Amino acid sequence: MRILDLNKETTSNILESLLKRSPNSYGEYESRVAAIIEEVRKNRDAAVFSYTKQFDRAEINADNIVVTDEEINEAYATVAPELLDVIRKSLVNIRAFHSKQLQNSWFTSGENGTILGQKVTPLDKVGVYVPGGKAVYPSSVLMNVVPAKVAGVPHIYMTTPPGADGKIAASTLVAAKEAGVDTIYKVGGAQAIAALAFGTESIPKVDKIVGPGNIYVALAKKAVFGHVSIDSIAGPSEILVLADETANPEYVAADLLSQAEHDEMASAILITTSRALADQVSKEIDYFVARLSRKTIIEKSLENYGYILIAPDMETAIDTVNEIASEHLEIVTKNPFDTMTRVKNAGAIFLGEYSSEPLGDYFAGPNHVLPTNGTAKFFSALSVDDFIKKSSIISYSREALEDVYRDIVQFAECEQLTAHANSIKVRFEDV
Ligand code: HSO
Ligand code: ZN
Repeated sequence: MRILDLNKETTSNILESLLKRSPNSYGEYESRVAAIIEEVRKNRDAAVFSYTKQFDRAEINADNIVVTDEEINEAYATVAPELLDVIRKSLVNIRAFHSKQLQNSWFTSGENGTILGQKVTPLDKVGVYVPGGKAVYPSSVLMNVVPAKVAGVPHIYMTTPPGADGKIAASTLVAAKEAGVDTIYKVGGAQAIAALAFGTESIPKVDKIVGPGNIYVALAKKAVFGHVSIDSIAGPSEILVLADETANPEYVAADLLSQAEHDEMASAILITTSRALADQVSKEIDYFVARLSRKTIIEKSLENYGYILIAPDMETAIDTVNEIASEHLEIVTKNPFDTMTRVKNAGAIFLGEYSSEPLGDYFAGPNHVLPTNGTAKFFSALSVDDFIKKSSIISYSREALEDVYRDIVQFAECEQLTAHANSIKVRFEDV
């Protein structure tokens, strides 16, 4: 893996190169995606079935688009009991963590009988997109569904592309059932997003669409935003390890590779104050890469977006960490909690040498749907907040309104909105 000295120039070159991975850089696909959305809006089920034939080579119709109980039972018979066990254990942790995020409605009362407040309501219908094909990740099914469930969303629908045989991976079905999905539809791609956004004869229109997908799915989600809500657009996975001379090079190398294996556009970066660690990590990486099954993908992603950066001091290192705003950050320093207090931007922060990133991907409980591509500067992990909304509550008594009615009338008249003024005045004056 290339080793560079960290300075302003390397940082800005790396930042520029990382941004090429953003779905915002794929404008050329936009018109194709827009055409699919229009077609689904107009021809509904017929368009969905025809795109599924074209892109997934599967014969889907109104009678077989919904995954049946028999198919789910068959999936349970197929998955290893050990996997089911792990899914259930992981679910316990994910539910426990997300339950902490629940917000209550609140009300506050003032003098003269005023009551103000915020009423929290879960979204009514949510669509969860689950990719098929190469990346079948039951862990992501749990991460997208559980926060919606914990928020109290009553209707959770899932869409996922079928194989040419019309089937869905057994692990996806089992994870969906365990997490509490209500109905699963065999449809993927931009056509699935359009169907969820506008509704078809078979697929209900939802209030929000979440879940990762390929570039077509990402652009389709962007295009339907406003008609429905969406989660943030997931880019390729990223790991940044911040380490000093106390870090174990073997662990650091292994953790970097854990995300590099996701795809050729994934990014793995080590920032360290120790030149000796940099050299050792680089050797460990060579050792592991030669032995890992996804060697070719890892080699490409390291070549594209892999860096070992030697920082002159911890302060410069942390400044760069904040500029990169990585999806995952591991802090492996003498005093990781102290270092963490100086980190402003990261999707998830893993502290100490026993908190390797896959612990968060699968098991600890926090969500693994995280902001990528520098968006950790302004976005957060997927959470219960994504599945609730808040209505403001306002209630005044006669006395309370009478106390302030002239102020309101004055404000309204300044805006020349006399009907506004009138609706206040009518309660206290002859108008
Ligand atoms: N690390 C990925 C999530 C994932 N990893 C799923 C394994 N399975 C999100 O960045
Ligand atoms: Zn991962």
